[in-house]
Amino acid sequence: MCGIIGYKGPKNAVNIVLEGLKSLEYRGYDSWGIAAKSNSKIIVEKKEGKLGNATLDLDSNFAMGHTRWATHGEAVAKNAHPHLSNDGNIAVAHNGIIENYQAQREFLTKQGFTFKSDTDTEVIPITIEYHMQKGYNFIEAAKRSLKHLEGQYAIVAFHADEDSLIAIRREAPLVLGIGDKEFFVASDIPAFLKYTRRVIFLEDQDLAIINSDLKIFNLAKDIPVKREISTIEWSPEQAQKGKFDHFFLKEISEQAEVVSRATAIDTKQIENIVKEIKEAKGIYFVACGSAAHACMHGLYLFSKIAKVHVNFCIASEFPYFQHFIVPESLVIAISQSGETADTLAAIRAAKEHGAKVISIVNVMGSTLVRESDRSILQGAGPEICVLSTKAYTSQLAILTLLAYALANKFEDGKAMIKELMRHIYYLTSENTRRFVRRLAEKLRYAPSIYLIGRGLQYPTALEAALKIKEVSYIHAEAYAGGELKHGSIALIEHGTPCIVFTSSETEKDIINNAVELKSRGAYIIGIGPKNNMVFDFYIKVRDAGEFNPLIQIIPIQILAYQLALLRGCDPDMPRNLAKSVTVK
Ligand code: F1P
Repeated sequence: MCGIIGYKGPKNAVNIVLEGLKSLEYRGYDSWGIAAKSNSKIIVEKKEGKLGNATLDLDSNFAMGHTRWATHGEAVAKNAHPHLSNDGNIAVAHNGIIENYQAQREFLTKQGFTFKSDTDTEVIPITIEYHMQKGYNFIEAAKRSLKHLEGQYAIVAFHADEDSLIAIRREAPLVLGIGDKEFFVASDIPAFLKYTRRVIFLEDQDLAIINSDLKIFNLAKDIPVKREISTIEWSPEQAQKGKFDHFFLKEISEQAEVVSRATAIDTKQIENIVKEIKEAKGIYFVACGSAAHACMHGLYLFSKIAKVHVNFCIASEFPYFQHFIVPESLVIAISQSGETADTLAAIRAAKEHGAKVISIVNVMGSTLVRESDRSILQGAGPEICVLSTKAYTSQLAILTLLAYALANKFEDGKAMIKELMRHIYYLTSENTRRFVRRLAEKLRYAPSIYLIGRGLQYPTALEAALKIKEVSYIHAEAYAGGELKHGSIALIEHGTPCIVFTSSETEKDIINNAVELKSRGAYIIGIGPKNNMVFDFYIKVRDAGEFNPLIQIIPIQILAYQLALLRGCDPDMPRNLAKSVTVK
């Protein structure tokens, strides 16, 4: 949550930072700001709302920027970052939470310092200023300050009179970009991908000091350290919209290739993971949001295809369930970003019991990858839209393949996914989009939409409801078909839209549920292989058996996109959300 970027080099730093912020806006977009250094002065511009144009027109080669998802203090300009010290000489942009900020603020107030914002962040530059007043230089003062600041955070800071830009990573993502005589530091790679693919993933408690060269100091070990430079495979185009109006649509359209890329997972790696799953005593999936829905599919798939029992727990609830974890347990964590705070907390809790952790992650070098015993990298490319689409289907493809590998049928699984490619292309095509738009026009004013499924279609219904509500703000709720009669059917009125996912396996029972809904006046939308007279609107998606989750969600992703457009909502940046939820 929150995106930060810093730049030091020969180019126009304000332009680079503004451009970088555009690629980081998915991390938070309720306010933004830039600080740049010019003639030993720090100039700041901050604004409420989504990123706009800066009026700052400085030829500076030293700047930082921030795009905010508010935690402490309302989303207004005074709370936007960067924040300055009282003397205006130290600027700080911060992602995360300073947990002891209240005590720190009280202490600093007693020392005569004043605060302009309601944020936890402002204590950072002022604490550094306090230490500088005691006679320490900027870097030493920053080191001392960090000892007093508790919590998880990533920070970029500079001083008006010093030539160093510093960056600190403490349990929040921060990556360095190494260019030609220039350095970038950002919450995520797309922020500088246009300029360099050479990166250093900072480790926890690393303090990077960027001058004409780069030095890294680990605060926990109190020693200088060397960190490896990695070259990342993403191309700059992958992080841009290209011919599409929105990342949401672009990423929906990339799903055929992304799913196909999942079949390229290294066989040896899969064999190792299969061995660990077979040896484990108790397997637990943990994740949040769409990744959690992928896990729920995993339960059905592992049971059905591999006859392996797996447990699932939403990551934020896992710490309350952790007590039965033993060293022989295996936790499989799934996360697009690899930075979701709740998912990280869950695996850390599991590791404290000595359990092994395997992760399925899209972002290379992310914290989850580094803290797992083994990881499968999804290779889905950067996912920029706040809503997960291609990363979700890629997770489904990998989980299905894992289940096939557990049943000694890995190659069969791969072949079946390849066979689906054409259908995925068709489902994401302009034709399907035009057809689904007709449905969106019917549903655009609906106060609520209900979605039902059974078996593998139940997690699909949950994910579909999430897609609709988070981007169109229409209330959407999913039920397992059999649960309707246990209460929720009371909500159905004349014209209530109900989306029914079918498959040959569940057809008989789910159609009965659809008929029960229709008898109470519901407007029934069927998605599945066979039309039925109970459907008022029907979208054909072929029957792919265990691979149904990969394709049945696509018409709903498109429906959610169309609903957002028709209702005037921003498809890429829905209100109140952020892509990478790095706070608990
Ligand atoms: C989990 C997640 C996403 C969702 C949104 C908020 O993220 O719930 O599924 O689309 O962006 O975060 P991750 O752990 O998969 O990165």
